[in-house]
Amino acid sequence: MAKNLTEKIIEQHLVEGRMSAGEEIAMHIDHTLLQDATGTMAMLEFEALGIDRVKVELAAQYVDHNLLQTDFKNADDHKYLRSACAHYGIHYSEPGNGISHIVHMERFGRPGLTMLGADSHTPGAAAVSMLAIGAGGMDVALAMAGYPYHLPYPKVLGVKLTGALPDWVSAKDLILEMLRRYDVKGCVGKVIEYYGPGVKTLSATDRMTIGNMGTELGATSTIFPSDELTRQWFQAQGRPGDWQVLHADPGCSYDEYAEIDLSGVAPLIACPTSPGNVKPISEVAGTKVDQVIVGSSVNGTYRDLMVAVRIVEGRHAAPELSFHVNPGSRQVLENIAESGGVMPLLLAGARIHQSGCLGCIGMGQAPGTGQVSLRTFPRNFPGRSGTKGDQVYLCSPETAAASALKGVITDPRELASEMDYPRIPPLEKYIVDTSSLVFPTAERLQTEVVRGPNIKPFPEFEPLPETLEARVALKVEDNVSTDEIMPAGSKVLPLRSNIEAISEYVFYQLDPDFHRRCKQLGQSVVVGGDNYGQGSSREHAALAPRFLGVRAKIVKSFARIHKANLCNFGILPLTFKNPGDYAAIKADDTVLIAAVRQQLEAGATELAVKIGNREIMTLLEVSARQRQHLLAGGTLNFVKQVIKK
Ligand code: MIC
Repeated sequence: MAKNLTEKIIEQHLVEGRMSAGEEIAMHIDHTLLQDATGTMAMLEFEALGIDRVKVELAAQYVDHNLLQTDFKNADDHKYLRSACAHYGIHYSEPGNGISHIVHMERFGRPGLTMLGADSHTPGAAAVSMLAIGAGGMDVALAMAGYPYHLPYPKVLGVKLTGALPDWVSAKDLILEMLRRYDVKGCVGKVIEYYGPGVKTLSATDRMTIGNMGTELGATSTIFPSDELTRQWFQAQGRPGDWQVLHADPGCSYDEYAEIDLSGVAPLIACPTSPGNVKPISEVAGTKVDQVIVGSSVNGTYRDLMVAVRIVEGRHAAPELSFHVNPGSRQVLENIAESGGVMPLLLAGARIHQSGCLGCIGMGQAPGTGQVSLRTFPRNFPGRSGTKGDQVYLCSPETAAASALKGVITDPRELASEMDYPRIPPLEKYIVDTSSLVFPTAERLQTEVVRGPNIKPFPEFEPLPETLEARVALKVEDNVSTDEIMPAGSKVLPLRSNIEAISEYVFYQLDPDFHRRCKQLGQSVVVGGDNYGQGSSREHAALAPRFLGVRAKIVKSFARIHKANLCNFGILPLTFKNPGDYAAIKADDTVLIAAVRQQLEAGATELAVKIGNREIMTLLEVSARQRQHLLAGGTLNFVKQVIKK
């Protein structure tokens, strides 16, 4: 039977389960990706498994998030990661070498492989036709230890592309067009597979932009065929032998279909405070802008920076506007420099930063009070920039550069009267720099692992109690992101390897008292709306609440990665059977789930929850494996029990 590309790759990697939408499958993982903000905890979890070296074809650890060194903590974590990588046989990418997704596509990615990354934007590897999936650190730690990855078998949304993008419109506008159509949860449970004649007009780095931000649609992953343009990418990166052709079988089918005529895509912008709040630029054009940032994982490639270079060349950013450039990798910056791109940026007033995630994760670059920030980033959830009440807009490098010049949100097509559109073809040969990568060797396996004082051991968690009696510690609305559950930013990120300390920031923006109340309550429950836990893969959004005694979350629906993380740390992920019951629960209510342990053991998929003297029904939609983990009080407890046996 003719198969689409997603089916082909999954079939080749299938270890357990049936390829039928929604059923849990287990998939062999070829590459794993860690970044430092999730990677320190994931590495501690890997160490807790007691394995002497990684068991995947290639494991990589990037230091790209926690780059500011305001005290010893981040620098200690970098040292820990460097030494642990050497000790366990993992590739280590030094601070300043670049953002995981971009460096991985430059140096390691290969068509047809699977990758599991402790970062939600891992699907950017669609650029080189990998089936790459974002997950919590615990799942990645298990993959590094050689365990397959479990996930619900996805539906495949086939998006047929025709035509070619017009001048002044680029890949970011295409993914914003997808967000305009599907919003932030329209692709939950799906892999987005692009096909059709328009694909061959999109370069490998364009495909990275589209795959990376497919995450904002809630998608499990994104995939593109591996074709002549992919071959050119591998050739230009000095890795021609790593390329292979890969495509869907002719006549294959998809679970769902969509079609986009690229020639009809216009410049779009995601307005505060959701990547799904997409509007045509005309609706906000003229808004005064205080800060413009070009770069990040989604738009930090050679093409994206170079198009900005050519637009601002010979001019200066508008007075009082703060213009930043965050290169995606050191290699990108070197190639920009080699192409003569650095001087025009400097002369335009750009603040050129080291390559890394930086302001995208609130690690610096926070806008001032009431200021408008225009960024080529993937997300703009409330407060993520580090500034409460922030006004962050997401756009293409073309729109960002045009707006930097004019000082107001500007449709880049307005520049057509002043200049030709600077089309930036991929280079035939990129400068390749591996000097900031540390490759594992047999000798390095002897390296001693160094732990700083802020690196605390993984907390001990109790198994699920016989009966769960708890209080509702907080009730929140729809689309609450992990940025709101467990904020990032320069103050909180250094605490990622110290769960007790980071737990004080859970729901900090919504309710600074949350952690204190949880401690008083002992056991608690959080109630939420639809798409609860959207956004990042950060397992700390489950781990830290669990540390505070949160034992269940009752919501209308969950985002994929967050739900998996809840199971990994023993928090019951319950959904209202009747969404109308959301209105009937209030903060502070007492919640009782009688004989919860027994019910889970018996395989119950519906749990009655008593709220005061009323009863509502909730659904527990988890696999048999997740049920075991929940009973054990978390995945680590369960796996340790199995290893002991
Ligand atoms: C993000 O963009 O939100 C992050 C920071 O990259 C996260 C990971 C994290 O919180 O460390 C992600 O996307 O998974």
